[in-house]
Amino acid sequence: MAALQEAPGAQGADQEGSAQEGSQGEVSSFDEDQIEAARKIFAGPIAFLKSAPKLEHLPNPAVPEVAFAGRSNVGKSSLINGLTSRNTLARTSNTPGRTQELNFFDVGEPLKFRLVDMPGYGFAKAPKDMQRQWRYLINDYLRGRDVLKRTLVLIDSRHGIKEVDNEILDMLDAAAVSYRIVLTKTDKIKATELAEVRARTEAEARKRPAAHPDILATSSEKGMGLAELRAAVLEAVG
Ligand SMILES: Nc1nc2c(ncn2[C@@H]2O[C@H](COP(=O)(O)OP(=O)(O)O)[C@@H](O)[C@H]2O)c(=O)[nH]1
Ligand SMILES: [Mg+2]
Repeated sequence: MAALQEAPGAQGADQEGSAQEGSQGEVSSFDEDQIEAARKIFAGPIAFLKSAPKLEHLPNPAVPEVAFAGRSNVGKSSLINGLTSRNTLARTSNTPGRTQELNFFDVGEPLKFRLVDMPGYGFAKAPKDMQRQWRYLINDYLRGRDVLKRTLVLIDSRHGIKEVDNEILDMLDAAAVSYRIVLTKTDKIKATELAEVRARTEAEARKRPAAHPDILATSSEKGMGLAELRAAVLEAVG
């Protein structure tokens, strides 16, 4: 745990984000105390723990975990960086399919919970046997991890839920793994489009047995929805 530090630059990134956060007029399902408690934890010590390319490399299941799943390029790594106000904690990339491992991040000192950056699915250009390998890794982890408290399934707000997303949602429903849908990159669409995709996605979530009935809309770029998502993570591990 000596490796845990407050990331340099956390302060600056926080200031950037704070102008947007909470200024979107969104109805929050969390009260001020929950938002503040979550803000504090995410502003504190967070450190990369390890990458697990295979299940046998998973860290000891010591604390609760929250996983970030979604298509390649949907914004998983950016969202982890946004939540933690650290620009370079999780590696982001313009090259989809780069992240092939489960990446674990320790939150809190003493350790409180872990964030897990999952390999992206639906990267059509990846070789077939590699795709199959990722699928096994993702499925086995999501279905078999006792300390996994919630999976956040990220959906690009420009596209909504696609066939390839339905596959993982079906799997989570079948295995009764608790998950919540999070729209990403909302800065890229108009407010009217967001309202439309939000309603459509929420209707879909309410039909799905293992899904949280409410969805969250976020932009890592603008900071929208991040305060809420921090509270949702804390609620899941609490
Ligand atoms: N405009 C915008 N771009 C984003 C946002 N989140 C991620 N991106 C971009 O989308 C690309 C993929 O992001 P990344 O976090 O690496 O996706 P991952 O493959 O799911 O981990 C990168 O070029 C990011 O800069 C966002 O909220 N807004
Ligand atoms: Mg990534």
